[in-house]
Amino acid sequence: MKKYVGQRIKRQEDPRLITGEGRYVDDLEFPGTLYLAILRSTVPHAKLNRVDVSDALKINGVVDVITGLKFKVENRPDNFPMASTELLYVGQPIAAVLSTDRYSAYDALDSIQVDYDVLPSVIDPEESLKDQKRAIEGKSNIAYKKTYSSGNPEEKISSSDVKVEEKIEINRVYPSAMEPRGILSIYQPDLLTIYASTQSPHYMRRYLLDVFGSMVKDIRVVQADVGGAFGSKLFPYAEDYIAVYSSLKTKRPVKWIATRSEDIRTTYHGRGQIHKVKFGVNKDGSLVGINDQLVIDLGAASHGTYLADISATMLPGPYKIKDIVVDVYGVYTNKTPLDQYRGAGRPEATFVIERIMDIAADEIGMDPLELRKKNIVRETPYINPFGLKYDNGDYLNLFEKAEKAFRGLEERESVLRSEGRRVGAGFSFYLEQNNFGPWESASVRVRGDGKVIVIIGASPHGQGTATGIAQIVADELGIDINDVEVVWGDTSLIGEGYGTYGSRSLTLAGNAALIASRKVKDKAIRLAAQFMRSDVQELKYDDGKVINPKSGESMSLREIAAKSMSTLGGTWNYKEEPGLEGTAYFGLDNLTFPYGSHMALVEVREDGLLNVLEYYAIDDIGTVVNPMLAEGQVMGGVLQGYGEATSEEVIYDKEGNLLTGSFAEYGILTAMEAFNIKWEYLEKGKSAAPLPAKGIGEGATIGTPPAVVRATEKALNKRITRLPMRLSSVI
Ligand code: MCN
Repeated sequence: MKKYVGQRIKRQEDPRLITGEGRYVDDLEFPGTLYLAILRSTVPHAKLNRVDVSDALKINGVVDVITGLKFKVENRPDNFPMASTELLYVGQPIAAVLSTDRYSAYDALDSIQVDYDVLPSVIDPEESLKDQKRAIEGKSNIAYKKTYSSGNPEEKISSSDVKVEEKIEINRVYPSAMEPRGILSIYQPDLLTIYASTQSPHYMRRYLLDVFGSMVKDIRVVQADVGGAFGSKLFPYAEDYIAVYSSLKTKRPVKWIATRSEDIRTTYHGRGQIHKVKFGVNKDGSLVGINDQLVIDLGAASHGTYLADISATMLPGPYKIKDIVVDVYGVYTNKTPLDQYRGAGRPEATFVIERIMDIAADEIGMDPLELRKKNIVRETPYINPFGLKYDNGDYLNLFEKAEKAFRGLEERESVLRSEGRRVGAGFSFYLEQNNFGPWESASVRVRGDGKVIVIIGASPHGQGTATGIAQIVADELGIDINDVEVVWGDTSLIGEGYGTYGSRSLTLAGNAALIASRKVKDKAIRLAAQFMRSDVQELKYDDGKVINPKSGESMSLREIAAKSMSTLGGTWNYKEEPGLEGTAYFGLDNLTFPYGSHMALVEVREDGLLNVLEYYAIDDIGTVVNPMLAEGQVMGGVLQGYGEATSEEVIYDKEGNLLTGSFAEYGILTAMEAFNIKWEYLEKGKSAAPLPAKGIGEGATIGTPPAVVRATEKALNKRITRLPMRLSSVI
């Protein structure tokens, strides 16, 4: 009997957090801790000649100053984690001070002398592409070029009725977690214990052991409470390596906590793409070919091509486009390196394809929803031109439901416009890709008192996933949800796991927990057979009990647990081992593809700011385990997407100075700009998992920007192809 799945159950995580019992890294204190402060480059590009730390070492409290630290780390630049001969961006670590208190550590930074010769810097990614001035000495600016091609777009475009060319720009943004990054590394001989603000303790352990495996036997990583991450805390950063090295070197606990301005400078930025698109559309609305030249502003390091891969292969979105080419150039610039940020490649692809849909409709004078409908994929599974297999989904069904709501917004739009107000209604349809693998683990253990512990390899950090998984386990075992505790985030407790990213945790860890619960039920039947002197075949598990339908006899899970794990002593006389435990690993052989639609009714005020009059989103993610948690994800994601569309941008001047180095300049939204969001969901697009869910953690950051931009564009009657929309383009 399903009691919990599908219900708006309150988060089990919250009572601790809202009563101040949360423990973030900076709340943890260990005697003898040294505080780490990092001297950073203040220039975007320079030859580093000499770093003199002698004065800093004289400061009271300073124990050590580290310079020139260098390790080989997969996918990180040569000069990682500290600059030794060349400075590549503002914020890059140069030296690290270890001191007995935080204040003297920061004071000592001022006493370090750095001798450098400024080099020309490369800031504009399109300039970088020309490869005239070098962002990194001795290296081509083009870190990689990749072409993703299908069919013959050139021919299709040239024979189409209308050809369009546009440049679509997507801002660099800072993943603004409320809690900046931080780490505490505690030294003991043979074991380092690390408390970190991370999305994946297991990744952190693996990466750190790769580098420090010869200096310490083992590293245990414990995920402290995390105040948001949004993709940016997935892999260890330079400062994590520096902190761990420092604690191994000094044999003391070492703590590093980023200040906000350090965090803005050095937490890897997201997005940062320029698309030059050409496309062809016929008068009947069919979109016949796309040619996209994509420049990704990598900053001063390349972290691989996965952002290029996702952005390019997801570009066709939910539409039947067969002829398409995407040429991607990943270029170096003297800026903070780029990495994944909520949506990682899908928001960029969706913004481009949804802009193309609206612009194509405007060009041929067709209703943009009609044009989308004309091109939408109508049957799944569907193989897209780049070989992605879109799993089960009824896009048209959701589309038509969304369309009804949108026509309502349009009616209100025309009433308000007739009153002379600058109002527009915008629509987007998005297809997303999630559940990046390969698997996630879960162990379900019943204690002797019948209470259940679920240990998961995912490491939620604000999503509420533990509550969702408790719902699944409580239903499967037929027990009270208050008897289920979900734990996570400690590498010494959990053999292997991956973590929380790519909207994977509920589907992968949740299904692992479901399968593990089934193993527990099987075991409960075997134990009950022994206690009830029945054959296993005669018994079945139903609603928290093992029953013998013939005799009417039954034993609850709690009774079986108590009997098999009695603490009263005695000798071993079990035929079946006493424990009630199950472990499962779950993965999918194909990614999952949730989809949805976002709609905004926006008014442009006299002063150029926007008022969102109505906002409506509808998603299909298969089975929704907890609509309240999923809705929370949508609300946060809509506001994040709205910030990206309207105000957030990491801005460097022409010389490479960071102009948005604090929240005074960086346009993070506040509660003042928030608006009401209506959300609905469908459950037709089930995934192939036993509990057929898909993820919801990123969908709204993907669907929002194109809807808000379209609404604003209509309010102003002016084409907008740049994120964020600038005041100059809206006024
Ligand atoms: N859920 C559900 N039914 C489903 C799918 C999910 O009820 N079919 C619920 C889950 O129980 C969970 C939430 O929705 O509470 C999100 O689950 P899921 O989609 O599996 O996503 P993850 O737990 O893997 O979270 C990752 C995702 C990502 S990739 C980013 S980035 C992001 C996001 O979550 N970062 C966040 N949301 C965030 N929310 C907070 N508070 N902080 C972040 O850093």
